[in-house]
Amino acid sequence: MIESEKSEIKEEKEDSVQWLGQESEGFIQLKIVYWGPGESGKTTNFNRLRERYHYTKLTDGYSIETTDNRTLWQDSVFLSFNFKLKGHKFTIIAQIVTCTGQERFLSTREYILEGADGIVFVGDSEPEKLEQNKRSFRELISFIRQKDVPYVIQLNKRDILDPISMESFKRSLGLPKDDMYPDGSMVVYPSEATNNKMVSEPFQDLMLQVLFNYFKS
Ligand SMILES: Nc1nc2c(ncn2[C@@H]2O[C@H](COP(=O)(O)OP(=O)(O)O)[C@@H](O)[C@H]2O)c(=O)[nH]1
Ligand SMILES: [Mg+2]
Repeated sequence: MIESEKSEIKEEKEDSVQWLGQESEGFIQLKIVYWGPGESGKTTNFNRLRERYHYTKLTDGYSIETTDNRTLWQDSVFLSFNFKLKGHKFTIIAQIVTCTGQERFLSTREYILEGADGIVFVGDSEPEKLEQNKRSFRELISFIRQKDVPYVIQLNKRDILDPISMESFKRSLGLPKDDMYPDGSMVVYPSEATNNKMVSEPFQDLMLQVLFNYFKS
């Protein structure tokens, strides 16, 4: 993506509220999936987004859980955003889904990834979760291989005592050591979903990438 085009998208996104309620020229439907090992904080992220984008919410969303509050099938909500690019007005309908991280539901996870336009990988900062982070990330990469689906990586629960260092997390996932990519997006977003920290930033950066892909094709 050319830098100037990207900042253009960003700027236009910011003043897009001005034409709220006015006629849009087209609808774009997107699906964003929250992926990661069980208990890493996907549902918590999902709930924060649901609250944050309250005014753009199309549905209340649903969450199907087991008796111990773990996601059984998926959490799902539809959010709507207005978006302006090169003077053209679009309405984006984004379906946000999270999947279960439980090993025994592998096939449902693969199913939930079907048709995903963008993915947020949510890793867990608990040092003993490192293997699960690696396994879940490898699983994701193997599912999206050859599809060129954009994704961002969040390392959640930064608030816990003795979290794994950002460096060793990046190293074990085979990610670059740098803080940021040349386009200004972060290699790993350090988040605290329960405290609502660094939840919307990775989501917005991902949306930007997804929309850029959309208009590129
Ligand atoms: N300390 C801490 N706990 C978190 C954070 N995010 C989620 N949790 C907790 O981790 C547990 C699992 O979260 P959940 O969102 O259900 O994980 P999921 O299985 O990935 O959907 C819950 O008890 C959350 O309250 C965080 O940023 N910090
Ligand atoms: Mg969940």
